[in-house]
Amino acid sequence: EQQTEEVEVFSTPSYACQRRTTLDNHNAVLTDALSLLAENAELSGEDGRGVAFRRAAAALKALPLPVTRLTQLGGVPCLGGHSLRVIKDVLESGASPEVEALRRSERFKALKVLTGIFGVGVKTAGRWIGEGILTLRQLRDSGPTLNRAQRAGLRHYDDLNRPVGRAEAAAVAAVVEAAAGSVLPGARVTLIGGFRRGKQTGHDVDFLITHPEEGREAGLMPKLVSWLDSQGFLLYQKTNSNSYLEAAEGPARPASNMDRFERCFSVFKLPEEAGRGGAGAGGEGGPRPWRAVRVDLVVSPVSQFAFALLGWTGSKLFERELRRWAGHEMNMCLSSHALYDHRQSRYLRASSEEEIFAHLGLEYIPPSERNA
Ligand code: DGT
Ligand code: MG
Repeated sequence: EQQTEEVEVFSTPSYACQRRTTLDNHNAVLTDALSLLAENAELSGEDGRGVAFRRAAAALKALPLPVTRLTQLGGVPCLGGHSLRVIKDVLESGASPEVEALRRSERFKALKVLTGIFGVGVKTAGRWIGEGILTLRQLRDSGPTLNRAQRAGLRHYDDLNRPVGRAEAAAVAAVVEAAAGSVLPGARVTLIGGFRRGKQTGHDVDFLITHPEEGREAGLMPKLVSWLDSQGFLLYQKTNSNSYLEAAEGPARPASNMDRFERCFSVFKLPEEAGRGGAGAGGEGGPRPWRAVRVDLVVSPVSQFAFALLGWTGSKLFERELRRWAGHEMNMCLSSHALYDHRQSRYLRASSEEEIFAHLGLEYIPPSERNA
């Protein structure tokens, strides 16, 4: 009888966009370990390895129960030798020596601290570490030249590394709606990113803005930004203009997934209302009347809205997998602007996310189940 003890063997489809991944993760210990390895690979410029660990973690996030034995993983895709070794260690002894060593590693800690500065990427952080700069104090003291984003990032480091809560996201939304309504009546503001997927906290707040009449959204971003600035809501902003042209772009050089909308990376000065501040609000100087919050704004023409909405809701891995599915399984090219069908040599239109999933031959997955 001991031998016939039931142990469920899991199986799940191989692309994250074929799976329903809610926020309720039954294998957080395992996925945290794999995510840390992914993060380390990304911070070391090894993106391929990073994706492999992200895929492995995502496959486990989709399982309906905690894994207790390696033998349950027979039908789970994306688990390479390295990931399996880590899973085995965690299942057998509660932790992976490799992951624990990484957590303690000075280089990893330094990479995290330095890339935790808004405006500092992997390359800059790596260069600084090479110069012996491992902490914020050393950075402030040794004073390499910082650009405008990095100066803002360093100045607001604590705030920007404190998770943004839903109430704060709602407060930012109210400001963005007021701004949009004032500079372009009828503009529609949609909360995207992690908050649209139901997350309780985020590292920033992301918004997609459009207008139901095609073309009316043109030139909106500069107006929006100057309204926000004039009202004292901006600590920092950098705006990129729209560079996407379907005809010029063409399928031969498909729009890289993102970045071609009018887009604004900003740091908001968000007034703190009593009772809204999260843990740590106020800091050393006692309660402060405001906190800094990272806010991303994207403007899309209504004709591309569904693609933008799908492309900016995330998770990042879910997006990556959607594009991989489109390319490898459908001979299509998906971006945040459009879907091109190479077999029919034409763009496929869509005015809702549901239509895009249908074009892709995928079952519709709502935002709350895209937490791969
Ligand atoms: P968070 O903010 O850490 O709680 O999590 P998310 O899922 O909101 O991630 P975030 O804010 O980095 O990005 C929101 C989504 O937007 C993300 O799932 C992928 C998508 N996205 C669109 N364009 C870009 C881009 O240019 N860069 C990045 N990193 N993501 C983009
Ligand atoms: Mg976000």
